[in-house]
Amino acid sequence: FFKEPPSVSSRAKINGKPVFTDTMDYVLQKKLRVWCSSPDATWELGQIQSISGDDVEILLVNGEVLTLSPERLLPANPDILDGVDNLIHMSYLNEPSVLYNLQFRYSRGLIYTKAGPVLIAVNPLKEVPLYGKDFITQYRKKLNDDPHVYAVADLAFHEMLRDGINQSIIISGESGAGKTETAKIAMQYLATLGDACGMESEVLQTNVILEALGNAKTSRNDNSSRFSRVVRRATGERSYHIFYQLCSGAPPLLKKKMFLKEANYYNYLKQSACLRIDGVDDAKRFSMLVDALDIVQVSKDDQMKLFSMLSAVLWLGNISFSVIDSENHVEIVSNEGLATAAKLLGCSAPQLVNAFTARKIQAGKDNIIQKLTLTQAIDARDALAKSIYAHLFDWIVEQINHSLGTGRHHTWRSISILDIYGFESFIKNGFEQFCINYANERLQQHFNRHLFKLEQEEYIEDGIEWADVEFVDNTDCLSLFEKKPLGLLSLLDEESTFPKATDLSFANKLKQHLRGNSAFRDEQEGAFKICHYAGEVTYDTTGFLEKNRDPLNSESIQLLSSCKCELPKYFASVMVADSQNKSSQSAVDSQKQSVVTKFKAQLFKLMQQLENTTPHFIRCIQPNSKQRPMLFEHDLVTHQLKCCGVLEVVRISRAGYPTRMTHQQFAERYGCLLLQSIASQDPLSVSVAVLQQFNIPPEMYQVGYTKLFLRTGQVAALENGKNQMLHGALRIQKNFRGLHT
Ligand code: AOV
Ligand code: MG
Repeated sequence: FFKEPPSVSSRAKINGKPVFTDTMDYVLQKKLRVWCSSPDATWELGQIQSISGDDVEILLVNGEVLTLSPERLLPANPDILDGVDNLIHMSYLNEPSVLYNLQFRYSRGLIYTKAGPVLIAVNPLKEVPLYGKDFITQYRKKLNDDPHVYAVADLAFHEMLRDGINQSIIISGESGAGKTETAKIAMQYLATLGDACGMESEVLQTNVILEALGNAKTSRNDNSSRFSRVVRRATGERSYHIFYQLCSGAPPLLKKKMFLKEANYYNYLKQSACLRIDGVDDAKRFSMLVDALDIVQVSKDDQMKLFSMLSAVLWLGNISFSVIDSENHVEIVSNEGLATAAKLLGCSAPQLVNAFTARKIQAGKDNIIQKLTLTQAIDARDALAKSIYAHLFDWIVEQINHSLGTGRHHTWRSISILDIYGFESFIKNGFEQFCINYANERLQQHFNRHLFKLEQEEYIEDGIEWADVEFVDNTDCLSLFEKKPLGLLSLLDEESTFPKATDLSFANKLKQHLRGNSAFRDEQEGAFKICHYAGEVTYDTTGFLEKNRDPLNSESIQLLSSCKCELPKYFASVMVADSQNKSSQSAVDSQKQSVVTKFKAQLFKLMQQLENTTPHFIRCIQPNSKQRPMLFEHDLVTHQLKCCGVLEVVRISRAGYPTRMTHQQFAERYGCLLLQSIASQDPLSVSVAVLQQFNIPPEMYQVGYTKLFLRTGQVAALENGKNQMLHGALRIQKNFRGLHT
């Protein structure tokens, strides 16, 4: 029953009119199960009762009888296929069938399903009994073949050993879909494999530390992987977990040393009117964080440095300014914030005042001191806080890597697990969503390249018969971002360098240059819309220029370098080294890099690293928008499946030949099994003779110019045959020896 019925209906459209093929004739003739589309774009399962003229009478599962025209129907799979663990096994591939299959499994706690080579993970939003030592053992010993993150990690591990190539596990999906949890599950499996070096618990504890510093509550996800939010965020969201953990969990002595107060004492924390997360005990999390730091062997001394910098960031936010003249120039209010921040950084209060109220500007050979306005002063203060936090994050990662000894073994092969912030579309979207969604767009391109483009190009290049499978290409959207000079990033950078520019003038500039671009849409004043692969998002340009400029002035860098404490000094030296590196590259680079330019460079570096690995893809799916377990919202799931092209992936894998070997490789591996010698010994002839000898049916392979392409399962059959023959040969040899000795 895994065979396709006559002519596949896989191209049938869901929202447009279905392409009427003879598959549907077959379904009608046999009065099989069908999906009936209702006016609200949902689907109901029914059984064909009778057909008269153009009307089909269908009995729905709920007992209702409908009369519909065949265009409103799609074939449903026989019930024996309900809940198949790989969508490629479905007889009829269409959206309602895929959705039904995922829901069927999900309602039984089977949250993982394969879509060809891709693992689909539907977020259970509650604990499920699928993890832990017993399960790990089952997958290690290959006793369990249900789709699972463990199986993906196991495959990556074995391919790494077999091919000597670095691997990557690339996890994608919308915000809150379960990427970070999935990444931890994969790490858990790999850490167990690596347990021989006694690193399991250390490696897993790094998650506790990285999440404390890198995750925060958003409206979508209480533990969201974040980008930047130290100084500002939307109402109802929190800053990074670690601030709240520190404020509520630090023991009295530490509190005193770090001059810590309650979280609601700090402007940076209290502004978004959200200090707690339901069901989360920040104080307890703090002690877990300290345990993790201990286990990973971050020294107590370094822990103190970490906490004092965090405290300094919080106190910087309490520094306030008062306007002193009609031009909006300011002076700092001499308060507790100023004094405490200075103490924690190891500098004097006047040094801080200097960095936030004036800047030196070079005019010809002279330096002019320019006073800062209120907005400039606030920006300078916030930029310093953000910069300290960003460098602190890098520093702690360095400490962890140092203590785990990574980097010592350059020649070792690796498995990278990629978990980033997922695609976001809120009611109000700003610079943060702009960067996050751009990164997701790049990742989607990588997914498309590997699963659609490269796959199909290889078939075509090797001259094998292949019907092209179409997929949604996001090249247009990516070029909208990256095009030079008239792309979103370039225009943002250009506008950021004009002193007189405003967020509004930036929005107008976009409209002026990008109108007419297929992925760009005009919006009301100050806003624009991008058609992303995962849906349309409207961005509000408020704050774009300031956030992109990253206005850390040279006074602030000087301030850090003159601090008595070790970390600020170290951060300043990193900043100076960075800018020197750049200036030696080119004159243009030596100008201060904007946030999006840095972001793009990091993204390109990441993609380059990923390109040098064999990818394994996991797609996380958010089952509903309410973060409630067991609730399956059809529209939401369908949308996510469409965005990532799940149907197309299945179509390609079904039509495809996942195993490929050059004729040479194939002949070397299996040529020895030929029972009869053949006239020509060239690799192609040997390969074909082997296939014939093992009775591999012609529809199971294709012979290309340079390679042999085999369908799923064929190599296993050949390997089996090989083992049997070799085993037989070994026995004969043994017997032979036995006779003579
Ligand atoms: P994300 O990484 O995809 O969002 P998370 O991995 O943080 O999403 O998952 C969100 C929440 O879903 C978690 O806090 C868990 O409560 C729950 N969850 C996810 N996967 C599982 C699982 N396998 N078992 C049990 N609960 C799970 V973002 O980082 O916001 O894009 O930026
Ligand atoms: Mg995450």
